[in-house]
Amino acid sequence: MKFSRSDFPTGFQFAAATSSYQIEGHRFGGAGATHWDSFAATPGNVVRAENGAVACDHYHRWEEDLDLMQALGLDAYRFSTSWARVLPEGRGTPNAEGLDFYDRLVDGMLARGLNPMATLYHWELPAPLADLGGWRNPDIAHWFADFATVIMKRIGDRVYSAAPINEPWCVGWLSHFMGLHAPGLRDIRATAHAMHHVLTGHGRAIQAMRALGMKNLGAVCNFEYAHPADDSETAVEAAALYDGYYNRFFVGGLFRGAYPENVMEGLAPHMPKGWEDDFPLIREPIDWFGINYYTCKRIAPKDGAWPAHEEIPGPLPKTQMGWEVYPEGLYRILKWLTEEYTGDLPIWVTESGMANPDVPGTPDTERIAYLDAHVAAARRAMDEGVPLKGYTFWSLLDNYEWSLGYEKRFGLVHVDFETLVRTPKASYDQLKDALAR
Ligand code: IFM
Repeated sequence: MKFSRSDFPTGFQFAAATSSYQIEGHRFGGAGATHWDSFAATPGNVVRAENGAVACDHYHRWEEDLDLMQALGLDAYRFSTSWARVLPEGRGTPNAEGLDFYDRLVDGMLARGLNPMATLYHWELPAPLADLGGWRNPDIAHWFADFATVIMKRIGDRVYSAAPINEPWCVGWLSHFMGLHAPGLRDIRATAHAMHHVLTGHGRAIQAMRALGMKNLGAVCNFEYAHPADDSETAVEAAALYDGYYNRFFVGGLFRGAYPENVMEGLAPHMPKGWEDDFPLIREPIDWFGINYYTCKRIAPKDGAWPAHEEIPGPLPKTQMGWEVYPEGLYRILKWLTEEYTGDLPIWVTESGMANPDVPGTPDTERIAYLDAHVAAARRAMDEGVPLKGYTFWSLLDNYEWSLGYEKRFGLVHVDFETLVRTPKASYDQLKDALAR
């Protein structure tokens, strides 16, 4: 790697991220069924119908995984708590084994000098709540706040930071409009409701955690830099709409108490009753904001129903996901976000990384270059005043990449999904050197 820890101010933190369903092994430890289990079991939804039943078996191998992060020289670990592991029915009686697991995990991080950064929800909704409409049901904000209380009563005294929901766009749009994630809906009314309730859920969970006396509470959204496919007015409008529902919708709610006009042209008729009254809840103050960034998109107009546009392939080198490598986009989003929305609020890069068809024994030079270029883009934004406090790599381990199954490898550490043996990649070794410099 070209960068060194010494390029960053004292106190700047480097972290790795994972999520519960993607690594834990959901069949272990008394966890309840989730909508990802049923989505994956439905033909055509997930490559080879793979699911998170075993994943990386982090449930049993968590000490080895924490050791890997300690040896790497990280300062923090961003993990998520599985709602269905803690509350198998989504509500009601907690699963003692689940609570014990997160208790041990947090203590294990502290023992290794890793700051625990908790995300309450990274997508595996308990199936009984999905049966009740999941994120379409306005009551979910209360169910979610109750879950926040149960889990944080157990670990909230020791976590360094907490955020309610990972990537609201994925919970709302990707899962209810595009149908690519559980629950696999393609319905504009479901989308409008889910996009809004994910934010009311955020607000109620923040209130619940504050009521427990917790500090350092934030939010984490994902962003993609939206390029118009060409200079035409229609392409510029199409990219602005993509930018609206992907990048501006959630920060609009969180920081301005309003949704972008171009997005509401499509969603307004489908919004839940009384949505305009929820902004005081959605704007519940937070202490930091997290950005997940991977790529840019090229957007072209297309005949058809709203939003009447499509993604077209771009010219830049691509990752195993087919995503263009565009570090400039991270710089631009950091600058834009702080200038227009977050001001002096501490910012974290809470995810960035790439999938690569890694083979053990062959250096993952593409990932090394990707991480270097994106860290440099973040550093440049800091030089220009962005109050960035930490940088998180996605991901520690190769893991379950949702509807793409196990073949997209994002890890700094290779996982053999037959034997579950972990093998650090060249990117891990180089990052370790960079963090020690
Ligand atoms: O694996 C996902 C993660 O769950 C959320 N952010 C993006 C990653 C890569 O697609």
